[in-house]
Amino acid sequence: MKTPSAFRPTGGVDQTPLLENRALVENVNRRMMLRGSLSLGALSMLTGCTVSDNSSVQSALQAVSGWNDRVQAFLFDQNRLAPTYSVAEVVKPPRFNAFYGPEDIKPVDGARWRLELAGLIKDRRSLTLEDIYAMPEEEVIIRHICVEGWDYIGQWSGVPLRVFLEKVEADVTAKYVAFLCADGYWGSIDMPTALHPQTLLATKYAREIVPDPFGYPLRLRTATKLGFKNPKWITSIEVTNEYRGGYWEDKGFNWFSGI
Ligand SMILES: Nc1nc2c(c(=O)[nH]1)N[C@H]1C(S)=C(S)[C@@H](COP(=O)(O)O)O[C@H]1N2
Ligand SMILES: [Mo]
Repeated sequence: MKTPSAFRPTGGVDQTPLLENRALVENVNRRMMLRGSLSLGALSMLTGCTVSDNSSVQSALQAVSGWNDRVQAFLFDQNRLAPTYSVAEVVKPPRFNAFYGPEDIKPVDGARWRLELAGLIKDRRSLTLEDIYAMPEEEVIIRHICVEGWDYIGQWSGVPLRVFLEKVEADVTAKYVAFLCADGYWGSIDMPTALHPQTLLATKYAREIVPDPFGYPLRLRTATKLGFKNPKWITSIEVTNEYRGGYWEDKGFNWFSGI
């Protein structure tokens, strides 16, 4: 019998506890439209707990069954840092994913690229790549977890989103930061996550300019959210109190999807 992808081991982590809780996993997948793709990494990310053994899997799955975005946002701790890793653990190149295959990537021309700003931002002049490169840069080495059941450790640098929002005089008391992308993808995050110290507008991977497949020239990297909450090839940033959802969120994936 073919093993469904949800129950195949990933990232060297023993996924047996998920196998032993197949019915609960299927219930959560149904509720969250994860379509048979819940990994232990994603489950840990979705609950904010380290989920590894049988009993922690059970309590995490039960918690997931009864939550909502508002409660999760309330529980979010802006000062809690996600785990970081060493340079030696960084995977090169990173692992590609998008709602289409790598053959359909349409590279963005950095010279002609502009970042448009919208909504509750005082200085809404569009920005060039030079403007972005002139901003202060930080680096994080963090784990990227995709709901499909794979993960990798990546080294990202760029301007912290908090620093960026302060520079353009955004209203940081607004509810959401929303993103549009060159490939038609879109997404949005809650303001506390936007202001989290490990949330970057990344321009580099492993100290080199981010290659085309991974979002050149600008992509979001949040340490506290699942992979799909990290838009690549960003062309517009909006600060708003209106719920904007996202490409996967509008198909039923949980909007918060983080810790
Ligand atoms: N613009 C855009 N951003 C995107 C996506 C996409 O299809 N288009 N896919 C998301 C998903 S599901 C994942 S897992 C990550 C993959 O990022 P990576 O290719 O750097 O690993 O990008 C996210 N951001
Ligand atoms: Mo993903």
